[in-house]
Amino acid sequence: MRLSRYFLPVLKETPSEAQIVSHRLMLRAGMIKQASAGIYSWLPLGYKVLRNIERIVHEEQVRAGHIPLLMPTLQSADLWKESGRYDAYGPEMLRIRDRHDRDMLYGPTNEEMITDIFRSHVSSYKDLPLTLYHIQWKFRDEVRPRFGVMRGREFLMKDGYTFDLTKEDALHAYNRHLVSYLRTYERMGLQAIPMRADSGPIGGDDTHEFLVLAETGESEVFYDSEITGLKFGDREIDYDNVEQCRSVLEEFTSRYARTDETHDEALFNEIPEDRRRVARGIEVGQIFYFGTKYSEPMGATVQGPDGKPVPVHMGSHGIGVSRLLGAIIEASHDDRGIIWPEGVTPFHVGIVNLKSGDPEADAACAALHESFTALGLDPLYDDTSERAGAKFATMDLIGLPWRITVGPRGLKNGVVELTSRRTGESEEMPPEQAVARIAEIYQDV
Ligand code: 5CA
Repeated sequence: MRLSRYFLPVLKETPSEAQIVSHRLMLRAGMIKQASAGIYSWLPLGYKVLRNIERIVHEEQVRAGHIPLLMPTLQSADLWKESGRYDAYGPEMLRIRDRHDRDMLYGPTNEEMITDIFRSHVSSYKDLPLTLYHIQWKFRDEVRPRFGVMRGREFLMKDGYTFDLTKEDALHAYNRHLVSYLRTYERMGLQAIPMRADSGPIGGDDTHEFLVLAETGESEVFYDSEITGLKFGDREIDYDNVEQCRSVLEEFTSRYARTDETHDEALFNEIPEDRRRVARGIEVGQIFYFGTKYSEPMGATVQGPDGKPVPVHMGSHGIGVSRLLGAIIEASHDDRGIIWPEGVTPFHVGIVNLKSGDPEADAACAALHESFTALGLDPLYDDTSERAGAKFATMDLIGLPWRITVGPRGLKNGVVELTSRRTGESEEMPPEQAVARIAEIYQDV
């Protein structure tokens, strides 16, 4: 992509309505535009990152054996009356009436609808276990939408639903989700810590939230500092292996880590004092096991091995896809702008032409652009006539992890400059070598 042909409406001024750094940077980098309170348009740069995050979520879900589908955003109130949540959900639910006077709602979550799909099509225990998920927009009429995409009213969520014959099987599904989430967040360059939490309107007793530590986080958290040393890394995992999944869950949840809703001061004080941490975190996901809370009232039963109908054991598992953009920026930025982890960056590399209009510089940049494209990589080439300082400032603001700077002086010596956004370190090398280096970096991402 050439910047001269792209749509990147960066802001020079710091928007006054944004209170936290991720919101400020998303507005300044031209990633989002507020449409109304808590509702955003995703401008091209923001949309690219959102799609990258979605792709990682999809890949890790499918790797864990989960099956994607897509349910609508608008739902009939009837299903929610069956589960009893239509009245219980309160003013957070956006209620709509259609032209035939039917009560509808913009889905805040999909337990009811998926249970209806399940009961319509599955009748035997032989079809279990089953995990269906989708990535779809949700609406929650939050009292205080704030911090940009962090607490929106309309937001993108991955929500997955598990159906199992027994509690034991359902807990394996829970553990499997925990493992797949650890992988998912690490691929985005995040450490998200599973913490014991409260289940709220979803229900059930078993639930963990995944929290990214950040001063601007909305949740107060209490944990044993040893937990921040844990990393899932690139270990092999067999998602069908019950023991393996359980042992990962134990490894990641045996130390004290809780949100304020479930915090237990006495238990916390049992940790050696120098390891006790009180901090803030951003909730980027939550997993729930709630047994037969929906299957029982909604009649989602299967015929068990003995021929008798049994309500299925269910869980639901969510990832805050749009919130993750904010969380990643909170965790990875400096005073010049965003620093995207390679896994989610909107463009793999920026190319800065120091002297647009100079035939040699133009040709070298065009050749670099072509080489990257041929390798399946996505470069952003600043071919505008802005001065060098402004071009660097834009690249730093939008946070591409790698930049190649091309100028007539370097080209005379056969070199361009490769710069890391994270460390600021630069190295001169021939253009082909810079291409090879970038290709290598992205090989395993
Ligand atoms: N049905 C369950 C799991 S599928 C569910 O709705 N869980 S949830 O309420 O915990 O939401 C899942 C994730 O969506 C949260 O962990 C959070 O990361 C994200 N989320 C929730 N509310 C908002 C919001 N207002 N704005 C942005 N993201 C949100």
